[in-house]
Amino acid sequence: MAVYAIGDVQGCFDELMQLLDIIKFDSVIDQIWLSGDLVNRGPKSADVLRFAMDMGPELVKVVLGNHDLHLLANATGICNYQNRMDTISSVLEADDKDELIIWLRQQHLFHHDEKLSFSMVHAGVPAEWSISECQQRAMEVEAVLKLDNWHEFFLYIYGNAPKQWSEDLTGWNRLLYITNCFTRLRYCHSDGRLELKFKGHPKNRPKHQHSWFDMPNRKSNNNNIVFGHWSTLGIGQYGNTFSLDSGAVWGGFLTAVRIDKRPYKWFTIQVNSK
Ligand SMILES: [Mn+2]
Repeated sequence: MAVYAIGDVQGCFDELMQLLDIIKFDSVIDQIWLSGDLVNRGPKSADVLRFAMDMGPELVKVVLGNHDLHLLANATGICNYQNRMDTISSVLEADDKDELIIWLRQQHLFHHDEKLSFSMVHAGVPAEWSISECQQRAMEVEAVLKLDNWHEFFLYIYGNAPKQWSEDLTGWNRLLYITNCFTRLRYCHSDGRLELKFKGHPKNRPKHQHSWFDMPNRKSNNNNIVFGHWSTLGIGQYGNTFSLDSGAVWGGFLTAVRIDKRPYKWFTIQVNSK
């Protein structure tokens, strides 16, 4: 059995299939982890969702990214802002839209495999949370996405504040902080406040800001974590964290890393940039 973590697919279904060919993915015994942003920008978002849904939760582990939440927001009908580069209509206009959206709402924001000793998140985790705290915080948001009135979530979870974690945060503010960490985070200030604006490479980072994985005293520092979301960082291992977003939709690459066996082996495939 092999376990592969794959970076942001963003609707690049054909390349995902080619990558599975390259790694000789065996759908009987292997497992793949998709680090979020399964949809948008690329041409075949609906096919990516159908693939993950049809494979089932034992074979494909998924965490939600900001683009996946953007799709859910648009599916509610109460949020109707689409960027001109959005390609989520392939899902919104699909005959099986309802099925795909219901499936997407059941997915996690954080995944942890105790036996492998690996976790997965789309963006990042704040320094204050241990792995088990990440799991608990993620479940708070996951529970709301499963409610009958799940659409309400999308009325409240936009904005860059609160920036600082406190166990006293409650209500939508608490869910917004958690969602921002797991789906948008790249940098934190030295004092732990989230910085959600700068998206560039760490070598150009503003003073007193750190990559989330470089935060001093990060409680999850000794744990293996794979993440996506950060195409300007590029792929690579940083301490015990593994960056997987190689900018598939920007004419870059789609990347997989095998995480069940050392040395960790990386696989990339060039994406057809049209
Ligand atoms: Mn993202």
